[in-house]
Amino acid sequence: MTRLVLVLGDQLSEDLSALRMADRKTDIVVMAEVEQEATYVQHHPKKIALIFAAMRKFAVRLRADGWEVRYCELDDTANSGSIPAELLRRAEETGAQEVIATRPGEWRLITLLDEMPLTVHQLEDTRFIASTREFEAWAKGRKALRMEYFYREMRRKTGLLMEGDQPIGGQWNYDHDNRKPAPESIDISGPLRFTPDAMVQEVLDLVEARFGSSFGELRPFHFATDQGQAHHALAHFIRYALPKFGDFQDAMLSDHRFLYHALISPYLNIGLLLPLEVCQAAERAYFRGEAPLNAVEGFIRQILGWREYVRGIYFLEGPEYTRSNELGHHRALPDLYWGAETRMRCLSNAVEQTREEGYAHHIQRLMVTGNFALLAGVNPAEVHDWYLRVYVDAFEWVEAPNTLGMSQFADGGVIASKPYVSSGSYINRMSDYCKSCHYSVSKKTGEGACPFNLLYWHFLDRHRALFDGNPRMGNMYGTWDRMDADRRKTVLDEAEDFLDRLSKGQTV
Ligand code: FAD
Ligand code: DLZ
Ligand code: SF4
Repeated sequence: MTRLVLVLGDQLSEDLSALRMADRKTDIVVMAEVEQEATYVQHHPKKIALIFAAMRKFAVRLRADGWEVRYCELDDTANSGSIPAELLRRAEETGAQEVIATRPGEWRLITLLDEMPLTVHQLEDTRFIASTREFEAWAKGRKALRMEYFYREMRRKTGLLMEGDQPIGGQWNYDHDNRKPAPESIDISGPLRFTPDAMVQEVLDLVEARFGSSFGELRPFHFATDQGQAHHALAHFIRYALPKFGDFQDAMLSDHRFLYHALISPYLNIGLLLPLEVCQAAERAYFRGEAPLNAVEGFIRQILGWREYVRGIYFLEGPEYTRSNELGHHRALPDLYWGAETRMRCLSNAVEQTREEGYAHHIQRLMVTGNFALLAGVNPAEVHDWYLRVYVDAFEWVEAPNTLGMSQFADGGVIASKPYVSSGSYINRMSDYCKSCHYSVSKKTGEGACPFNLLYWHFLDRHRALFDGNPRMGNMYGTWDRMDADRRKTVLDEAEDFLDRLSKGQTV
C-alpha cells in the first residue's frame, strides 16, 4: 500500500528519518510550497527564497535517486495552501491512508499533523546529535539545566576533541582565550557567495512578487541552495575564518558584517549540512594543525553544545514556553526595530544589516538588539515575533529559547543564570559603533548620555526583588548602592524620560 512521505522545507536531508523509513519503490514523497508556512509570520524574503529554492533542488535530487516526488509550487493552481491540505489532496490522488513524517521543529505544525484525519507517523528527527528523549533523561532531576554540563555529555558521547574520557588540552572550555575586542582590520572577505542560477532566479521573482513588501531585502541573494554548495561554504569557513573564530567571536565592526563567523546556521537549520559532520570537519582542521584549539573548541561548542541544548529545552518546555514573561514586560516593540530612525548607532547598524542580509551574528542579537529590548522592558512575545521574522536561520525550536530564554530572561532562568544586560561600555569595548554615535558612551547622565547607561540601572533597580539574591549580580547591585542617592535619582528620572519618549514613538 502506498504511503505518503512528507518532506518539509527545513528537512532537506537525504538521511531524514522519514525517507529512511519509507520505500522508494512504493511510497510517494510530498513536498509543497504553501501560503500557510510562508505567512505564519512575515518571514524575511531571503528566508522564503532560500527555502523554496533549496526545496526545488532537493526534489530534483530525490527524483534522480529514484523517488516519486509530488511537488507543488506556490503558484500552482491546485495548491491548497497548507501542509495538511496538501497531504489530504495527495492522499485522495493516490489512495494513500498513511503519512510518514519526521517530527517538525515547531509545536504549531506538530499539532496540525496530529489533528489530521490520516494516520501520520511523526518520527524522531535523527539529524540532531541528542534525541529529545536523551535530553529529557539528562534534564531529569537536575535543579539547573546549564548548557556547559550538557555539552560535556555530548563531547563524551561523540568523542569530539576527546582523549579517552578527558577533553583534549585538559579543559572543556577555552572561552577565556576568546572574546577579544574588535580588531583594527579583518583579513577575509566574508562567507562564500553563490551566484543565483536559473532555478534560483525563478524563485526570486516569485518571492519578490508575493512577499516583496515584507521587512527585508531580497536581493542581492547569495546563499547556497543545495548540499554541494553548502559544503563549499563550510570548507571556505574552515579554511579562512575558523582559525580566528574564537578570538573575535564577540567582536562587532560596522564595515564587517560577518567577521570570522560561519554563516552556516541557515544550511544547518534546513538540513543541507548536518551538525555532526560540521563539528567533525572543524575537528579535522585542529588535528591537521590548521586551526587552534580555542577556535575549534569554541566553534564545536556552539553546535554540539548550544544548538543541541536549545532544541532540548524547546521540546522539554512544551508549547507554552513561547508565552513566558517572567519579568512582566509589556512595552510595545519600538519602531526602530523596523528601521525607523534612531540616533543609537549600534541599533541602527544591527537593524540595517538585518534588513539587508537577514543575518546578524550572535553578539549583535544578544547584546545589541536583545539587550536593548530587555533593558527597555519590551513585551517578550513581540521580541520573539521579531526574531522569528527577520533572520534567515529563524525556526522556532532554535529561535524561541535563544530569544525568550537566553536574551529576554522571560523564562525566569531556565537557560540563563542571570540576565544578559550591559551598559554602553560593553558595546564600546567589543565594537566600533560608539565612535560614530550621536550619544556619548562615556556619559552616564545628562544631554547626550548613552541610553544603555541609563537603562541598565533602571532595569536592575526595577527588578531588584528578583535579582538581589543572585550571587552573580552582587557586584552590579554593590556599584549601584555605592552611588549617592541624588545620582541614582537622576539616572532613574532620565531613564524614565527616555522610555517615555520611546513609547511615544519619538526618535531616540
Ligand atoms: P557562528 O557564530 O559561526 O556559529 C556557528 C554555528 O553555531 C551557527 O551556525 C549555529 O548553528 C550554532 N550556534 C551558535 N550559537 C548558537 C545558539 N545560541 N543557539 C543555537 N545555535 C547556535 N540561531 C539560529 O540558528 N536560529 C535562530 O533563529 C536564532 N535566533 C537567535 C536569537 C537570539 C536573540 C540570539 C541571541 C541568538 C539566536 N541564534 C539563532 C543563535 C546565533 O545567534 C546564530 O546561530 C548565529 O548567529 C548564526 O550565525 P553563524 O552561522 O555565522 O554562527
Ligand atoms: C519556513 C518555511 C516556509 C517559509 N515555507 C515552507 C513551505 O512552503 N513548505 C514547507 O514544507 N516548509 C516551509 N517552511 C518550513 C516550515 O515552516 C517548518 O518546517 C516548520 O516551521 C517547522 O520547523
Ligand atoms: Fe550604542 Fe551607546 Fe555606543 Fe551609541 S554610545 S553606539 S547607543 S552603546
